[in-house]
Amino acid sequence: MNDILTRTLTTCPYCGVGCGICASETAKGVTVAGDSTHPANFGRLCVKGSALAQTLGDKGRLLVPQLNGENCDWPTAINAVAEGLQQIIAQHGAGAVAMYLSGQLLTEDYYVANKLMKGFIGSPHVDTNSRLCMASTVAGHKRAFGADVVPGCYNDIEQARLFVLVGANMAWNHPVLFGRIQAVIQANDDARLVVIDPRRSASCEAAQLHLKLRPGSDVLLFNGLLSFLAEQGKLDHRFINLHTEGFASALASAQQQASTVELVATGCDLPVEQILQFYRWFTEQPLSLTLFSQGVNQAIDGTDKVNAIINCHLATGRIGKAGSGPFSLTGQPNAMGGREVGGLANQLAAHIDYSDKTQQALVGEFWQAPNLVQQPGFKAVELFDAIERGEVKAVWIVATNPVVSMPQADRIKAALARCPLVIVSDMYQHTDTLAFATIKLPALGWSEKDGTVTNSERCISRQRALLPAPGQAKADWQIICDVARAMGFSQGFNFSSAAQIFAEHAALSGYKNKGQRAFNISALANLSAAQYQQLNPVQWPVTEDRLQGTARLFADGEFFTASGKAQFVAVYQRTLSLPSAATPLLLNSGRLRDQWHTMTRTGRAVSLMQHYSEPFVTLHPADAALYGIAAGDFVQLSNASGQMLVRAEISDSQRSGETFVPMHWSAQFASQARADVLFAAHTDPISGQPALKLSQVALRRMSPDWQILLFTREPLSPEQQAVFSQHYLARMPLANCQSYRVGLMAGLDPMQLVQQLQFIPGVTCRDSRHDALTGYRAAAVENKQLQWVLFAGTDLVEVDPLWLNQQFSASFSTDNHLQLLSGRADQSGAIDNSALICSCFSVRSKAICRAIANGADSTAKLGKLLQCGTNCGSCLPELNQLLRQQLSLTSEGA
Ligand SMILES: Nc1nc2c(c(=O)[nH]1)N[C@H]1C(S)=C(S)[C@@H](COP(=O)(O)OP(=O)(O)OC[C@H]3O[C@@H](n4cnc5c(=O)[nH]c(N)nc54)[C@H](O)[C@@H]3O)O[C@H]1N2
Ligand SMILES: Nc1nc2c(c(=O)[nH]1)N[C@H]1C(S)=C(S)[C@@H](COP(=O)(O)OP(=O)(O)OC[C@H]3O[C@@H](n4cnc5c(=O)[nH]c(N)nc54)[C@H](O)[C@@H]3O)O[C@H]1N2
Ligand code: SF4
Ligand SMILES: [Mo]
Repeated sequence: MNDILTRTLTTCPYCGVGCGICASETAKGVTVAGDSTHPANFGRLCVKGSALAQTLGDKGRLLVPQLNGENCDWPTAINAVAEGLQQIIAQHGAGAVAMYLSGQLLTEDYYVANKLMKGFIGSPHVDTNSRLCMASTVAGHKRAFGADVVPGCYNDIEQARLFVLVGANMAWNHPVLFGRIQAVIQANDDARLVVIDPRRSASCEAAQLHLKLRPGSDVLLFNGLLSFLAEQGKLDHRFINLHTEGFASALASAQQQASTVELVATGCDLPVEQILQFYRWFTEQPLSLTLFSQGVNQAIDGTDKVNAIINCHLATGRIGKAGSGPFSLTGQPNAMGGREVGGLANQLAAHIDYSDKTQQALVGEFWQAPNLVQQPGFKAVELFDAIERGEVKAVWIVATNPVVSMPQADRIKAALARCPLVIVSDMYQHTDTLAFATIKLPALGWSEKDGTVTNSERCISRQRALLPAPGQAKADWQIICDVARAMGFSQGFNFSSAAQIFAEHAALSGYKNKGQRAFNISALANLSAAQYQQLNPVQWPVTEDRLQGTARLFADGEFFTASGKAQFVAVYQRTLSLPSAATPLLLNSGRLRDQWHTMTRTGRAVSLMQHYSEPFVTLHPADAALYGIAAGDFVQLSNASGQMLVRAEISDSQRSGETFVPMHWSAQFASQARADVLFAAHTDPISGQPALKLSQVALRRMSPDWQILLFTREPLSPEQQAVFSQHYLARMPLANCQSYRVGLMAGLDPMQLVQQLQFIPGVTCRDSRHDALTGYRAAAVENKQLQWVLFAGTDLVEVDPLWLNQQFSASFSTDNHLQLLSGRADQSGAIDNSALICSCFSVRSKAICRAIANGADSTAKLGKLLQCGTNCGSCLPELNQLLRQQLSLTSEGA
């Protein structure tokens, strides 16, 4: 055992479950484990949280500020930001500057950014990537409850018996909470899980019913449920009468479109029986939780989808009660904190928006703000449009990567390219967005920064620093306060710790708050530095009279609307457009189990890159047949906004005519795989959230002349990567080297490629058994160190990446070159390059299938034999899927 030097309780920086982590520092480095005392996870972590230690280290970090591509010191950088902003404000007004923030900032970072812009600089243009994520839920909550409040709490999971997942793949994206749901299902015969998703996601493995509905038809499905509840006489009239308004018109609109289950079945493209099953289960089971995420939010009618769901809960009185309620799953670790601070363009601060002048004035008073803004600013899509038009001339982007994650991603590039002042704060040296920065500011990241985050159940937890700042990196709040002071706003920004900022934020939440504002944590306003340091997880509201925090809200049937009553909203299913002849396939997008967003962090963890190593599109077998595509083929997807070049995955998890791409790959990891170039910027008119789940594409099979595997000691430079702009390139970091998979489409052969990459030959070794017609292998060794090795063939050459990775660590003798160019330790040995299913114990699908064939017929037996699934459990749905597939193969064969 390594001696533990320090042990720090902190919070996971990834998803909105907000798991507590116990990080230990030993002489050998940091190890992480779940915090058994944290109420979100009670000690469990998923595969991403478990692999956090692998993402640490200075390699690739932005360590020094940069101005116009040159390193500079902090005073120079801060002055350049302050003067740059001041000049633009002097010439064009405060409205010409903007900030684009992130749900991955800590509450304290968010608070000072919002205060600086909305109170001191006087620009309302502060928006965040939460616009791409939670905006529809925020708008839906405000319509229904009069405030942006998640009513329930995680403990409701253990008390619920029906779980309805709408547009949420919790098995991969909220895995620890999904584990809690699975445990309830296993322990209770009457517990059920229904998944509503056009795709058979990993979450469906645990479901009793999967409604594989037509994309975008959720409003109709829930309107149908409301009609059904009414028809069956299962409404809670007492609750409706006492605590709600607008029921009659909501029911009328539901009945108008969805009067019969048959109509719903046609519209949603589902069998009547399946719909009835869902409706009956919902009708019969009062202990029902409806959990929803991006399949709901990211739609042109995302807000209506949210209200269609909430309507059904209000109609049955299933809200504010143990084990029931509508439950929005937040995405990012602090999406909720950003909403509390008011970091969205249509909010001012602390759950105060622009609808109430008196409340607004309170903020000005509290901040003693010289330039309080008076009206909403640009929402994310509008903001980048304004940058493109030249109306916004300076943008400060903090902790988000819009060149990858915004719709019409190529237009975002063009807009940033013409923006006179682009300031980017990030942890890393190279991201697709940083490439456009005039000023680059090195930020602290998880493990270094200190502050608070709020998870999906309104629980505020501390993220605590455990490592020192790398290089000159600083906390985001610190950088923002430094800029504020350099702009002359020393009054409001003399903070010297995150604790002081938190205290002010807490005080504002309670400032003249007589119960109008749901968000109130005023009881935390007087925490001492030591108390802040030791703050235990606590759910808001936290007021003097409710010091312990209140787990579930609305138990008294009182809401934050003017009348105190919850509002039904009459919603109609929009007409769904059909794909055009030019772009005949629908395109969906989303997340993978082991990657986080644009991969800046998870892409560094070797084990996390093994689950899916390359960008891909999933096609239904019928579509694959129609286009003559086999699994692993290269496929070009295109439409008017852009194009992608990815591998084909073929699976009936898709509906035919529909395709799916992961959102993760950036130019740092692949040549043409940014999914967002294919999404137009259609937004929900109420929330401004873009429809990132539905686009249309044309598809074409691409056949490369050459397939190449390239391993290099150092990552390719941006110039070298540019050589592949018209070809396929995907990068996978290994421990000692980088590995690249390449498809050369036309006009380049491997020898020319080596030339164009300007690889310094050193002592080059060439395998004489291959020539440039059938194959080509080459490597370079310098100072007894392998520099690169390349394997080219007309088909994929089979090599052993792990063995090659080892060759980069040892001193290398050119005598070994023939073996090196064979690409493996032993010609006769089998190589298993199949998908890594269990990342914790490196167990691949081939080994699992072999074990199943040899009689392991349960996840428990597989775990005993191979260890897979016995640590974090994130792969259990896939193990079940393999079991089901392999066992049905054997039974068919029998
Ligand atoms: N592994 C991992 N986990 C993450 C993240 C990550 O990057 N990686 N990101 C975090 C963040 S920020 C977020 S916002 C959450 C998102 O969590 P989720 O919302 O679960 O994530 P997605 O995979 O984007 O989308 C969920 C599902 O919506 C479905 N869908 C598409 N269209 C429709 C539709 O019209 N109706 C319905 N009902 N469903 C539809 C998709 O097929 C997909 O399976 O995940 C968080 N957790
Ligand atoms: N097609 C499609 N597009 C989508 C989605 C989808 O489902 N489909 N989902 C959308 C959603 S829900 C979301 S949330 C977004 C996410 O998209 P982004 O926010 O763009 O993705 P990230 O990779 O999380 O970007 C975070 C950036 O901040 C940096 N960073 C990390 N920690 C810190 C820190 O502490 N300080 C600073 N200054 N920088 C830091 C990281 O290195 C990284 O560059 O993508 C959206 N885009
Ligand atoms: S479920 Fe996984 S990613 Fe989400 S907070 Fe927990 S450990 Fe982190
Ligand atoms: Mo998100």
